[in-house]
Amino acid sequence: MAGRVGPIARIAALGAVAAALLIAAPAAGAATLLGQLPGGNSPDDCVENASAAQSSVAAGTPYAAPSDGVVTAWAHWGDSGTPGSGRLVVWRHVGGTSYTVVGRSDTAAFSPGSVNVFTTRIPVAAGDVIGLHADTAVVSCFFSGMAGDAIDTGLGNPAPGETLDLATPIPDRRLNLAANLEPDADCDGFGDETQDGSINPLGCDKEAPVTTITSGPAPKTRQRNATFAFVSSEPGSSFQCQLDGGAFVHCGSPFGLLKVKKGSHTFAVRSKDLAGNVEQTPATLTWLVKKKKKKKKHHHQHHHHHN
Ligand SMILES: [Ca+2]
Ligand SMILES: [Ca+2]
Ligand SMILES: [Ca+2]
Repeated sequence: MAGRVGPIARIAALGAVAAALLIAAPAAGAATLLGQLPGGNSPDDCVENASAAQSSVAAGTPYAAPSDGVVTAWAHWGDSGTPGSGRLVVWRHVGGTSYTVVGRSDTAAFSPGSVNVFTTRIPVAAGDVIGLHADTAVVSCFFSGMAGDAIDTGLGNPAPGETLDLATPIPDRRLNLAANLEPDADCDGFGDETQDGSINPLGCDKEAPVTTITSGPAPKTRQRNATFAFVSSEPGSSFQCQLDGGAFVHCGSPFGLLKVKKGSHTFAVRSKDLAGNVEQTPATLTWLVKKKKKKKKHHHQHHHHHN
């Protein structure tokens, strides 16, 4: 790995004091750099509890993820005075000035006059954009960019899944923020370069399997025992079976039920693929177990048999 520059080092290289961080550079790969640190620019402060998303950049490295992946590290230039504390927030723009939190880092205290680098693990989708939350009254949030740059800001500290209106725009500025986006070929939420100890060779599977019931009892029957056979659309899937809305239990095909009570019953079966995706709508079969015939009939059959 000699001569290669790791993703954290690449972030640090944007700041003014990169040299010290180069020493601890991990293995490099195809990580994408997001955002930008101010370098020689003097950053402006955010107010306490401000949240901000970079809504556009006129040129240069994007703040929005160009592809799906995992944000594995982030960096912030700590102002020389009181640098404060804050966190990385990854936003998904939902329209207008509304943004939903995809994920966020732990709160971090910034050291003055240096590039502050932190590790994190936030799975993101293409188009998600990095931003900041200022925990304290003084955090050097943004610096002068170019015409066409814009930041959307608001007050609040929303949790993942919550939406905040970042209704106050700040033009011609860039957030004092950079991040590493690593690929996640097996979609397990761990960045493939520095976090994933085992990259699934099957790749990314987000599709749930589909179960088909291939045989079962007749729609109306006097048989109180029932046997079901079923298949999954994906080889290697496991199954769970359910009778009449009870608990799902691990099962296999064929699956037998003994002494089912008379009346209408519903059998349901769902499958789970090797990547852990569970079918949301199970396959079902409804049938009616009719009352047994009287003993008289038995006698008759028995008698008949002997003739
Ligand atoms: Ca992975
Ligand atoms: Ca993996
Ligand atoms: Ca699948």
